Order: sequence, then structure tokens, then C-alpha cells
Amino acid sequence: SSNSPRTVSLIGAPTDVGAGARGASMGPEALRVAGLGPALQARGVQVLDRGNLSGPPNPWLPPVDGYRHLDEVVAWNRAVHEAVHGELQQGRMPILLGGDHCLGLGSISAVARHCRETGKKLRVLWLDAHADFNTNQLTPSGNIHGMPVACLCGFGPQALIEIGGHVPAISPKWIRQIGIRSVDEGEKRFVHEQDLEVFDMRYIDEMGMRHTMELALATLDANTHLHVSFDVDFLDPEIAPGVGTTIPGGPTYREAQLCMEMIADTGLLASLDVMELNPALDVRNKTAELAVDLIESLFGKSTLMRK
Ligand code: 5AB
Ligand code: MN
Ligand code: MN
Ligand code: MN
Repeated sequence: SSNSPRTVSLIGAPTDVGAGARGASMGPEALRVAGLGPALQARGVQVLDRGNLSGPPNPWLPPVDGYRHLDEVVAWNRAVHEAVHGELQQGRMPILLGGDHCLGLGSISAVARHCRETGKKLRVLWLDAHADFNTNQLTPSGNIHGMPVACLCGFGPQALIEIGGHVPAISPKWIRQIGIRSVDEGEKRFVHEQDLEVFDMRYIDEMGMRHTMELALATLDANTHLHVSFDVDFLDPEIAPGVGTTIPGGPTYREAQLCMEMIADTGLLASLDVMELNPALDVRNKTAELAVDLIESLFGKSTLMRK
């Protein structure tokens, strides 16, 4: 039993304007080269590759008022928002190929808008080493890929928080963060203040991925739109070196597979972001291949046939 659409649309967003390292702009092509399209087709879904969005180049400048490249980040997020919303309106499942994680704002604000329009409940799973809950006051870097969750919750510059036409785009209550192990000092306080539900690596170590996912996926129903925002740095860098911000101590191969398999079992996955893959830092595209392998599990590929 599944509510998920049978047609997926791949949307490439080749930019690194929000990141602290160059190279995530090559992520969409690396995922295609790793065989994402055919892998999804083999899962029985129809795949439309919508090609790549376009936007301003990366000017590579220092922060202004605590933000790097704010105008460029706004332009890219507007393009992502419209593309993701358009696919949802057509009844297709958008898969955003990043690109850096600042674009989670454009993607999830579009999903939230679609949920408002169709009366659906939204649950966002944020798979990441980082909480991405900084503001211009809290950020140590000015890089906006560290801020999309705060922006979605209404904390950020006006031009970014109003992209979906509704401020805030989402409530912190709709988010579950999984795999977190690097949060800045001020960001930590803000995460607690806003009461984000975080399953950090300490929690996963002590309770296991199965229990973690049971909680993260609790209280979903047939009317829930499940969105997964997968920052590839969620994974342990031993298996996934091709990201700009590696943090040791992430989920193992099997923990990550179980996470994806349990999401697939809900039958509720309706949109996905695959973010922060950085081919310039990868080894023979193996991180892209691992991401494709995990996405196959997210679409129901498992070792054995299951009831
Ligand atoms: B990512 C850091 N917290 O704000 C900051 O990869 C890193 O999208 C942000 O999760 C990492 O600069 C952003 C130190
Ligand atoms: Mn992230
Ligand atoms: Mn991250
Ligand atoms: Mn990163």
C-alpha cells in the first residue's frame, strides 16, 4: 500500500552559492552518472529528468550582515521553489538534486505550500550531520547552507523566509532531525529554544537506528506528505567522503540502509532532496554511487522480499 506518486521528476540545481566549499554545483551530474535514473526505473517508477535549473554564478565573497551571497541564494531558491511546486501540482514526486543545502528552503517551502493547498499534513525528515538552524547572528561562517531550517521556521532574512508566500513556511513540530553531530554553540541554544526534535548520534548509539526511526516516523497517517531532506554528510565520512563538511561518527552503511528501508515501509514518501554531494572531493564517484544505492532502498529495494 502506497500513497507515493508513480512518476518522479529529477530536478538538478547545480550551485554551491550557500556552501563553504566549492563543488556541490557538480552534484546533479554526478548522481546522473552514478545511474540514479535507471536505478529508480528499476524500482518500477517512471522517471522524468527535468534537466538543470539555472541561476547566478557563485561570486565567492565574504559575508555581508552575516550572510554570504544572499541575493544569489534568493534567486536559486525561487527557481527551486517554482520547479518543485510545479511538479507536485502535476502529481509527480520531485527529487531535488543539489546543490548545497540552502536549497532545502526552496524545496520544502514548495512542499509546505502544496500541503496547504491540498489539506495534507507534512512531516520533514532532516538527515544531516548538522542542524542547519543558524541565523545571521549565530552563524560562524555566513554560509546560508547552515540556515535553511531556521529560515523555514521563519527566522531569517525577509526575502528568504517569504519565498513560499506564508511565514513561517513550516512549524518546528513537523521536523525530525536524524544523525546530528555538529551544532554550533549559539545554534544549540536556538535548537532547544525552538524545541526541535533531534535524534542525534548519541541517541542513535544508545537506542539504535530502529528505535530512532520508529519514533521519527510515529504519528504519520494516510494523509501525511513525507518529505526527506538528505544531506549526504549525514553518512559517516569513511563511506561518504564526497561532501564539503565531513563530520566523523556518522551512521554506518547498515544504519543508513535501515533508516531508508524504514522510510520506504511507510509508503508515504512524496518528495526528496539529495544535497551537498561534492564530486570535487569524492573518490571515483563512490559517494554518488552510495547515495544512489541508499535512494534505491528509499524506494523499496531490500535484500529479501518482505510481506
Ligand atoms: B550543511 C556550520 N554549522 O553554519 C555553519 O552541510 C556548518 O548543509 C553548516 O548541513 C553545514 O557554517 C551546512 C559550521
Ligand atoms: Mn545540511
Ligand atoms: Mn550537513
Ligand atoms: Mn555540507
